[in-house]
Amino acid sequence: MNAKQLATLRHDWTKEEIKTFFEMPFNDLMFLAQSIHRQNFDPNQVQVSTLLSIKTGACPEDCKYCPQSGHYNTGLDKEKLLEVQKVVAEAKQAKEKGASRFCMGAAWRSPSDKDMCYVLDMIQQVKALGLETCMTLGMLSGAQAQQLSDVGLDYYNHNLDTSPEFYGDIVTTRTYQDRLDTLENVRQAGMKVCCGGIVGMGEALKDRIGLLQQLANLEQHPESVPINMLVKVEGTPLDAEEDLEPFDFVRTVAVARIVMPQSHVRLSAGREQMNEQMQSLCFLAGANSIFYGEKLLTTGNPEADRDRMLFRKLGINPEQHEQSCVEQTREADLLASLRNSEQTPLFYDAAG
Ligand code: SAM
Ligand code: DTB
Ligand code: SF4
Repeated sequence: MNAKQLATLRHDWTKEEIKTFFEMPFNDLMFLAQSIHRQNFDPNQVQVSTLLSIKTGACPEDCKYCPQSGHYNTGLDKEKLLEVQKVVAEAKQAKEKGASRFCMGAAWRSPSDKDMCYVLDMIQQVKALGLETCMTLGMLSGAQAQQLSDVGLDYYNHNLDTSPEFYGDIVTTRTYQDRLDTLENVRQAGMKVCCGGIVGMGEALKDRIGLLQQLANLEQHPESVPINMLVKVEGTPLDAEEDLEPFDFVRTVAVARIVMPQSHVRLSAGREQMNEQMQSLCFLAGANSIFYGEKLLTTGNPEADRDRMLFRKLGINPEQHEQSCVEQTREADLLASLRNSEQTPLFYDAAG
């Protein structure tokens, strides 16, 4: 198949078709992915998000890759919920440094009612800064998704992580169907979906194929597809996992670009372990989004200065967040109402 034939969005990919892409000669795959990328995006623009952990560690889930799971001893300092004011200050800084989206993550199975009050307030204040907002808070009911959407949350991140077949080897405390249900609730509520997975967890090629098939065959492709390279953290069950062949990572990015041609594909966790050449191969393969800032949630990310230098060397520009008139008016209204409101408590010190 050539790039022209692949121009239309499809939601009926077979495993065999996806396997064919993975097995193409590397140069052919890169050429195809880059051609499709150019049909849909400015090839020299990369979307930039900053990530902040608003509640760290002691998570009841047992995701084997995760340093924040309470099931493993990773020596992580647990943190209570951050004060809203502190989060807003971090968001301001992120905007000043050039991020267009601010992503907030909490180590919860799902948010409680009390948690919801706190995050709803936070979303409104971060949005008022003119940033796009994203949250990842675990599983959501339909009603919770609607509440988040109603206050203007732009994106919700919830990953499928791997194929349905391999999933049980990685997580036992929530099912694949639970994840699909949350994604459906997010869509129904009208938010944009950020959904991807992790490679390098000891999965086989068929699992990477299975993950991409699940993502690409969702009724609507996720607007944002994070491809994470496993960050091996001591104390997690996957800490001694063998390194993934780097070209297999690049191929995964390229195939994600081909099967979800209009989605932003994010070169997500694991960039600190990649050299500049590896990252630039990922951009060539169609990655057009990154996390920017020294920290992901609990692990390291390249220094912002290094990323700025890399962008300069490659002639890449950070994508600007274009606000519609409706959004601009909404932002002005939000700012005014925040100023006028009898200051809702900015502090929330409940331990998550
Ligand atoms: N607790 C929420 C949840 O799981 O939905 C949100 C936070 S969780 C840390 C978000 C995602 O980060 C996970 O779904 C996983 O894909 C990714 N992640 C976590 N630990 C990782 C690691 N060590 N390496 C790569 N990706 C990781
Ligand atoms: C995603 O897919 N990757 C980000 C974000 N969504 C929330 C998280 C990566 C976490 C890496 C491990 C850590 O820093 O704790
Ligand atoms: Fe908890 Fe999310 Fe980590 Fe799983 S990935 S242990 S749900 S923080």
